[in-house]
Amino acid sequence: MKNAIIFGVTGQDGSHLADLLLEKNYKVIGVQRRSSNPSSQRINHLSNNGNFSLVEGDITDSHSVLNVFRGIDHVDEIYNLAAQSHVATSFKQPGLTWDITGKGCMNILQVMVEEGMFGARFYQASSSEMFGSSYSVSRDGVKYQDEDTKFLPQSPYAISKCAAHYAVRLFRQAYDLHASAGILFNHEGPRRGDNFVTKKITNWVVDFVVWLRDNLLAIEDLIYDTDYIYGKTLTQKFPKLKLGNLDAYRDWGYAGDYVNAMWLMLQQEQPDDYVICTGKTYTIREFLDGAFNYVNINNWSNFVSLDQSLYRPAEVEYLRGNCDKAKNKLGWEPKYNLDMLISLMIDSGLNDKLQNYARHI
Ligand code: NAP
Ligand code: G4F
Repeated sequence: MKNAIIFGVTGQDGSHLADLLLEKNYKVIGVQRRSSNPSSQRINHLSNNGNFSLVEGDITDSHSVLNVFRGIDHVDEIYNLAAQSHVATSFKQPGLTWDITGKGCMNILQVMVEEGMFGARFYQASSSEMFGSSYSVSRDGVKYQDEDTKFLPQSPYAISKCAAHYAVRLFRQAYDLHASAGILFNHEGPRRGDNFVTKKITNWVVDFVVWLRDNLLAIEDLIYDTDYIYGKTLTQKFPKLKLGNLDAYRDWGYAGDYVNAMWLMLQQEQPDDYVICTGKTYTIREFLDGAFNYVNINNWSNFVSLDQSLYRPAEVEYLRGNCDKAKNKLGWEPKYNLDMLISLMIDSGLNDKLQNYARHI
């Protein structure tokens, strides 16, 4: 039986990766940082699985990383998914973001070397944010990013990810570590954190549909001001969806697909870096079109208000990946397109709400 350690197991990807590895009959040790309240909601379903366990640890503290490794007999695979992963937050907390997202990766690599863990394989969660404002152009004029596109990071988060990415390359060359980096484009799903744009939109749509139903309202009944939507009685009041820049392009895939690519990278004889993406790109406006259309609302303009405080000091305007290398070498392909992703997120949100209703009847 193989052993794997997941740093960042309580996050969106960590929870999907734990599911995948347990299905593959791994023993999985998840590293969870101390918090005053439980952070286990995404992995609660694994609490009775005998092959899954949690240890406390924090990647900003190399002693803590050392303790995690020394507490385990044998490790085959180490996945570093831990990060301060919110780009807007990184402008407000650049030092913390650096310590976790940049230095944290270096801490793990350095402890691996000092402990002589050369038999273990390492995965680093690199990001398409590292490309920032950079892109390549194909012969037919299409802008894209792949493994050869240069990095021009646009946020403290992206700078930290670049540092970690270069650390992986260095440790691979200098110490012959089997260390790979997946340059993953945005990936989403029902387990996505609430303050990322896709989840913020789909959560709002779910809550709005439930509010209409509870108040027996139709779209024709509604009245609008700058911040709120009102029903016929005016006491029925719902806040508009506040968003920032709607014109950025993102290449959005499904997180459940992407963790399989992480695992495939560590099954290769040679470590390497791979772009993982769908190859399609859409603006936030187009995501809004898809999400509102899914619940039969064909114009979202009355429901959304722009909030200047949600614009970032610098933006990544255009992301569209090319994952030919992953397709050819790993045999990996995305299974979800944008429509499937939107329906998955909204249906899951509605199911959760209905189950909550049922519990209270
Ligand atoms: P996420 O949901 O924000 O999860 C981040 C995880 O890191 C959480 O488990 C968090 O723990 C943990 N963590 C934070 N600080 C830590 C520390 N000091 N020590 C130990 N653990 C710590 O992120 P995600 O969407 O799953 O993404 C996984 C990784 O892929 C991240 O590194 C992210 O930057 C990268 N990435 C994500 C995407 C994407 O679109 N999702 C794309 C490219 C790259 P708590 O639960 O306690 O907060
Ligand atoms: O959903 P987002 O916050 O994701 P972002 O910044 O692309 O970062 C995500 O993907 C990266 C991979 O490319 C990961 F490395 C990173 O960890 C994270 O998972 O924002 C997407 C876009 C941005 O252009 C942002 O300006 O949506 C725009 N946006 C507009 N209104 C908003 C909002 N983003 C958020 N979070 N909240 C808004 O209200």
